[in-house]
Amino acid sequence: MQVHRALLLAFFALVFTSTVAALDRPDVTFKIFQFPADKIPRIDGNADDWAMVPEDYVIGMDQFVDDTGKHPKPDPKNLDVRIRVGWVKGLNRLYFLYEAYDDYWDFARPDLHNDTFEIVVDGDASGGPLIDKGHREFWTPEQVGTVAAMPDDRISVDEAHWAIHGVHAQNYHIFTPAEGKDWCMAWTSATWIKELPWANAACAYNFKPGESGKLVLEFWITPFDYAGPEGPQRAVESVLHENKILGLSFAVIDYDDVGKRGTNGFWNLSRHHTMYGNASELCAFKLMPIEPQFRKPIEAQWTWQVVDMDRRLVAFKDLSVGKITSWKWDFGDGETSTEQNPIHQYKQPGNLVVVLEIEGPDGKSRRSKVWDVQLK
Ligand SMILES: [Ca+2]
Ligand SMILES: [Ca+2]
Ligand SMILES: [Ca+2]
Repeated sequence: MQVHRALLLAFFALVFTSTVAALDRPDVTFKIFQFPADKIPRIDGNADDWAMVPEDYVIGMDQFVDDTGKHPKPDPKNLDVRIRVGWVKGLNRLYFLYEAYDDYWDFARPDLHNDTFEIVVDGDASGGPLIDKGHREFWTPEQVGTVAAMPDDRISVDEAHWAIHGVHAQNYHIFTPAEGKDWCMAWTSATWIKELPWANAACAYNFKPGESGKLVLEFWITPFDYAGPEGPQRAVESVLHENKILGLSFAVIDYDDVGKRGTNGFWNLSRHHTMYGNASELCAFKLMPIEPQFRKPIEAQWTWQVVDMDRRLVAFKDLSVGKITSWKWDFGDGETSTEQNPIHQYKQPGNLVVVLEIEGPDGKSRRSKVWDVQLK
């Protein structure tokens, strides 16, 4: 009996592990740079505010494959891109800097035929299909099997569109550049996600359709765990926090002739062309902590939660950074503690000034909060 149970557990562990290891390129985790809160990029098409991002955050052409097979190797004379991704702790936004050289910028038409930077983001790495139909007519049965949103024929493409298209992971076709059109096609039933306060973009370039040149695109988006067609009132933003892994991938859709049918290349970070419709084929991106050169060596920070208001019981949590050897809490009622994460019971109601002082080899730091802790 015991043996059976152990085998069963091992079996489920195996199944579970293979199910959650859902992202593409398991050997690579790309990094998302954390901007300090006083250095948030300004969306103006000027890349100066990205100069602080270290070079090992840059994603270049060497990371892409042309999954249409037209270009076996990247050729910087045809297309050359550099991408940086950033975030700011406390904001559920992903910032992007896209710098690209193209030998033929194709952007005269008002439709989808436009040089495009396509991104797909899955803020909670839930994986799975995110588009309503698998363009089944173009696909092999194998691809349909992995990506089709509704293998069940009882659910129509129309129903699937309103229920799932872009709802739990989002696809943006960003026009590079967008002239006389919106900055992107948000390929979702929730098209409102491309507007402020959920997204913003700016582009700088100095070429005409058909010319070569360099383009700078700066933008941010808000990833959603749920973004429905009914509008933002029922939407759930993906909460971004340090060390979280997101599903994210890019593709560069390179058109090189306004009159030509089809593309000159489809450069993809994922090894799966169909990543545009399947969040399980995205790559892993990690929301990095702030780089040491941009933070103070020691800084006190904390939060608290009322565990039980009737007993005026409060749990304090240390969020300080740096090497810390001692903590001193002043609860504002004459009581103190040297624990890192104390729980304190207050005897009286009141609005309190609570102070945490920390010390370590690199110095000391204090953080008080005036009248945040309120008890009745
Ligand atoms: Ca800028
Ligand atoms: Ca998701
Ligand atoms: Ca082009």
